[in-house]
Amino acid sequence: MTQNSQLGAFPGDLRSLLGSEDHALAMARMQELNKLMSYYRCAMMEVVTKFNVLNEQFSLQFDRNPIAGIKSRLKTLPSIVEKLERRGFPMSLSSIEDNLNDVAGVRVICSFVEDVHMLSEALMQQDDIQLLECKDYIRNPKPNGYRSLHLIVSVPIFLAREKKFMRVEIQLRTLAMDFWATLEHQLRYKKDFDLADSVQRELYTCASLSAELDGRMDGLRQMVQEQHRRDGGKPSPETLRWTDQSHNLR
Ligand code: 0O2
Repeated sequence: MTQNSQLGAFPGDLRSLLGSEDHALAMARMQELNKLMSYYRCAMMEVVTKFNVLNEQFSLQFDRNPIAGIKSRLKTLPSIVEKLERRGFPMSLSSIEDNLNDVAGVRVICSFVEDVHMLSEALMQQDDIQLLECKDYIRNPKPNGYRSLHLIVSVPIFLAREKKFMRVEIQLRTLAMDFWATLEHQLRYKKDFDLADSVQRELYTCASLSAELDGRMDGLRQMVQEQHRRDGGKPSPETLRWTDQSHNLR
């Protein structure tokens, strides 16, 4: 087998990205691609750790967890190539870094709407992280009803000999927003037809109901907080139990 014909072993997506008929060059670019994806993975881990630390701190302060769950994902190669093509960007590794903001994605599912804002503010106060873009689909929902707070940030990763800044897309949303978005995505995903108007209207109604639910749950949170303050703000037995345990460890 000639070296050039070995390139045929790469899937089409990869070949268009590696962009060379020369085997050695393509292999070198392949290594660069692996390196780039591992940098994105590291940046994603940095962001996840930052949120875990905030969750830990806020759970001590407020006696409850503001974060219900964290998901992270790296964009797949076919979807990177598809996006570069669709947006008319050059098909190269540098183009990925220059033009795509969502290769590394972190989704933070919060308990209450207030937690979304509290966590995003706390994150942005950290001095090693830079906000590049903010789309607030909670204050301004998409026409279909989609709500979430999207942040594009640049975060440093510390390598053996250098510090490198990588972009990460962060989506913060409540459990109710996530419930709607997940089911809407399932209904819409890979359908090669537009959803009927009646379906879209019903989805929008469901989004409004989920927004109302968030508002009412936030009201309940405030009422409970108020009651807690009136009772003198004593920590729950759960908190005391944990404090005792950590004391025993010393
Ligand atoms: P996946 O598989 O989740 O990654 P850009 O991010 O620059 O390409 P856009 O569309 O301006 O372009 O970004 P935006 O509005 O910030 O949305 C990007 C991501 O938000 C989407 O990623 C979805 O994850 C989520 N999202 C946005 N709108 C909707 C919506 O109407 N319904 C649902 N369920 N999710 C939405 P991807 O790349 O589409 O998919």
